[in-house]
Amino acid sequence: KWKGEGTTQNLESIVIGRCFNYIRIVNPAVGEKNCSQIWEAFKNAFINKDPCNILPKDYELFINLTFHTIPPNKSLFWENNQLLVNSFADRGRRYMSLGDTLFGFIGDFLNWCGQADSPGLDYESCPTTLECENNAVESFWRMASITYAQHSSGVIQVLLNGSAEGGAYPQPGFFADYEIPNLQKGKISQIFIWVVDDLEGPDLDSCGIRSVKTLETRLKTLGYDVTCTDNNKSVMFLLCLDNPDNSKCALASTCKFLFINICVIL
Ligand code: ENP
Repeated sequence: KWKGEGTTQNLESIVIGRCFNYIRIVNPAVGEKNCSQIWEAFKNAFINKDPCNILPKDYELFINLTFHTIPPNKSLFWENNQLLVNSFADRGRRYMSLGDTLFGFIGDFLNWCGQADSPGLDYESCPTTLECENNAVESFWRMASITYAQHSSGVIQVLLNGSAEGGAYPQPGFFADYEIPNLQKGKISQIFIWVVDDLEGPDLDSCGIRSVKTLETRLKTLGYDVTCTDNNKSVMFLLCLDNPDNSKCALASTCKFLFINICVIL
């Protein structure tokens, strides 16, 4: 009856399994957590309720049970480049995006919703945000985003996609609406914005223009020390791993053999 995909099969096993995987293997530094209690809190946020009337605060207990600190200088906010962020963050080893925290890790790539008149999960379909914004998944990410932003500190990274059609800094968007307003000014020393274009994609947005300019102005007005860089080199290396022959992937060092317009690659 809804337009969105139904609940991911085996949701309970995935949530409990992800929880143990995270606390035992991915990031044991978070310490002991009660994974079955975490599943109960997750489920009770939306089960047996109108799937269009789930609020971020319904996940309060889930967040309390999964919460752990976010290491300073490791927060990585993003829009429209989830797979790139996943590889770049390297499950918290390089950066800790929301999907690398226990609370984000549990929900990543999953779908879920309940039904008002039944204790079961709806495996057939779930409401999309266009159908109703107070759905189980949207409210989960709102609560997770708010928590993540409130506990981010030190140097903050923001990785945006300069080829995104709706702009590198989409409004509305989680970063614009739930993360920026919840950053704690006193705990943040600097914000780096990285705008990276898809290797094959158009260059629609860059530092100092269009939506990125809007973002830079907003953050500066809020009093942050902001530095924006186009096509950050480390991120480019990662993109180039899969497309080494792309013209954007010629290593700069090979250009010391540059004569007028010819770059000799040895
Ligand atoms: P999209 O639309 O590119 O990607 C959504 C996918 O990323 C879904 O598979 C979703 O899991 C997963 N995901 C991981 N973290 C988030 C998240 N944090 N979030 C919504 N989905 C997330 O992402 P968005 O909508 O632009 O969100 C990006 C935001 O995440 C940025 O603000 C970034 O700073 C933040 P699922 O369960 O929906 O399948 C917040 C909202 O971390």
